[in-house]
Amino acid sequence: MDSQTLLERFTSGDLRALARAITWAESGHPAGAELLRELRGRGNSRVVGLTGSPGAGKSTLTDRLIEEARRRGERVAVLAVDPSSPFTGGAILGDRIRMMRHYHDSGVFIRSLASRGALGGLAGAVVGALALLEAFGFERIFVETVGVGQSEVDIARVADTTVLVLTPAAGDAVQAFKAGVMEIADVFVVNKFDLPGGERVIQELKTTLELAPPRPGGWKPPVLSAVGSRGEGITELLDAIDRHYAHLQEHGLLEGGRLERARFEVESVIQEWGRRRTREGQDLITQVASGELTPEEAATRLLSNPEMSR
Ligand SMILES: Nc1nc2c(ncn2[C@@H]2O[C@H](COP(=O)(O)OP(=O)(O)OP(=O)(O)O)[C@@H](O)[C@H]2O)c(=O)[nH]1
Ligand SMILES: [Mg+2]
Repeated sequence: MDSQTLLERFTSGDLRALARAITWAESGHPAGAELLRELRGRGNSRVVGLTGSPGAGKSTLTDRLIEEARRRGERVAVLAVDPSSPFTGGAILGDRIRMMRHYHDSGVFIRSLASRGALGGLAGAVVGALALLEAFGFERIFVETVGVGQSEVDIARVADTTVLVLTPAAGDAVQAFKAGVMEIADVFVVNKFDLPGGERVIQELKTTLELAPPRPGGWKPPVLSAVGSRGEGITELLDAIDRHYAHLQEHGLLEGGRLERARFEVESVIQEWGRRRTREGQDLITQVASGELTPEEAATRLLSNPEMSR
């Protein structure tokens, strides 16, 4: 299929065309880039990032949030991002099964991304897919990503609202401080509240947040509880997410967020070019190792060599 045909099917609302478009964008297919050029900037979705340690319950909560958002009449897309594996790994398979019950609902689109093949790496693939989902007309997009250390996909930079999913497990809140996710989350939710210790984690979080520097527009991140497996706390969670979005609107902060996403996208492309060229420039790397060249000299040569692929 050529990109013109795909564009026509895409704009007529064909879900298979959307799936194909994301695959093209993900793999760095030239037609994908063409399509993105055409479609970027269309639509207007509320992008919600869910992050948290492995097994915290992100997929379970997302599944319930889909249900709630559908009840509110929104069309919903989900991107499950797996930075830990270059292949479609076990975790994503689990997500698929967890959210399977929505597959027959044409108002729900679920997609996993794990490819590193795209021009901007995985991060670039995510932002590209977001642009396509927005242009397709979804009112709500959930992006699930494991928050392990310095995640390749910096979810807070692409989402309007970032939700940090924690559990009552000892040390979970402490881990969050260390990883620096405390500062970037707009909404906190302690999932698995059926397990002991939840109340203590909530208190810890609240105390720490009181000492944190003020947020743009004076936003006070709420700390909620949920039992994802039973669907408890979901209405409150989606309400809190929407309150944050309303806050962004009221304080004129949405525009800045979109600029940040674009900046992140450009940075991702530059990083990916850097990675590729570094792999191709083995001679120069060897010279850096032996002290013949400084890293700056090698980098300058790598970046200015027109022979290399982008
Ligand atoms: N007790 C309890 N278990 C839960 C709750 N929510 C989810 N779980 C369970 O926790 C496990 C992990 O849930 P997931 O939703 O897959 O967690 P995740 O954060 O998406 O995991 P990864 O994507 O692998 O990082 C599953 O076995 C869920 O059934 C909860 O509220 N209480
Ligand atoms: Mg998951």
